[in-house]
Amino acid sequence: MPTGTITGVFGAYFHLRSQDGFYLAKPGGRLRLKGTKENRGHLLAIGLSVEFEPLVHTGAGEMNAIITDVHPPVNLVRRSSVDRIQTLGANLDSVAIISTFAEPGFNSGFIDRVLVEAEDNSIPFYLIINKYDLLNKIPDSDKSSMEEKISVYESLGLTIFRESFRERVSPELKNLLANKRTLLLGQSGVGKSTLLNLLSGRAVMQTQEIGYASKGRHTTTNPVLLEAENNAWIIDMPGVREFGLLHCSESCLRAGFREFKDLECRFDNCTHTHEPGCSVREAVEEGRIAGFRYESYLSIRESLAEKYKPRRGDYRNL
Ligand SMILES: Nc1nc2c(ncn2[C@@H]2O[C@H](COP(=O)(O)OP(=O)(O)OP(=O)(O)O)[C@@H](O)[C@H]2O)c(=O)[nH]1
Ligand SMILES: [Mg+2]
Ligand SMILES: [Zn+2]
Repeated sequence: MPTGTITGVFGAYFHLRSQDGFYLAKPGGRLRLKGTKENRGHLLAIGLSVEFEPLVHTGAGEMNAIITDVHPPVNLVRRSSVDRIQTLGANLDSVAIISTFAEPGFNSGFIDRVLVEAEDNSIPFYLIINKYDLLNKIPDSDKSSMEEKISVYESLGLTIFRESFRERVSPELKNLLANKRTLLLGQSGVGKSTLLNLLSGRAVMQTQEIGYASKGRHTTTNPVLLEAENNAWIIDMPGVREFGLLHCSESCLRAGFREFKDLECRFDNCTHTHEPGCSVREAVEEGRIAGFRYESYLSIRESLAEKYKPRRGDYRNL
């Protein structure tokens, strides 16, 4: 059976790219049985390697393949809510988290959540701050508080790129994207599709003024995996509003906060919330751990109390 990669998700249909070309495919019955009504569309996700059966006698633009099997992924980036778990990308070399100083504003809570998921899956990640050209539009006090947060991420070992995709992509970032499959993750309007267009040298993706996105609509509506300059394979997707981590365990959460790693609390299973002899809280009080990062930890931890309920068809059952 031929093998292909899922390069587009359009409701119940999937774009496949294989050695001999492109296909428009639907999952076969065996795969459908594994998914419930709620998650059927999400069993298959962008970046997965699949086996398929080409169909003959179909006209141009019609469905011309059936997906028969999914190869176990090397890694996945997922998000979850109480009743849904969604794979955003599979078989990734890196995750680029994109944020902005303005339009939309800097959101460290979002970044912290993505960091937990990427760290848990051992996927290399870095941070892009786009729209640097808007820096002179924001008040000095906001500017310095955001710069302070960014320097905290820098001290945690994250590589930071300061960019203005409206004008150019820095050669350093271009280099890093080359010969890799990268998932772009960021809220609506941060410039994900603008980056992909720049790297492709043409408008492969539609982009839109921020006012449009702030009305609750995303410019990009379907996730795609596209090849750009220098063998950079980019996954562009609709902006992510909520990055739920209900599928994460307590230990996954703790591992997502690198600055906690070398601290030893009195109790091995310390939750860093109320226990006596907690070195994490001590470090927060003494300013060795940034307050905003600890706040993020608490807020994610609280959200985990509402557990995701696994369903038939989740990847763990594949
Ligand atoms: N000022 C400024 N605007 C930018 C920059 N990069 C992108 N934009 C603008 O920001 C708007 C949103 O960009 P998109 O690339 O559509 O954003 P997106 O992240 O793909 O948004 P969704 O598809 O909704 O998730 C567009 O009007 C872009 O022209 C930049 O560096 N500076
Ligand atoms: Mg977009
Ligand atoms: Zn502790």
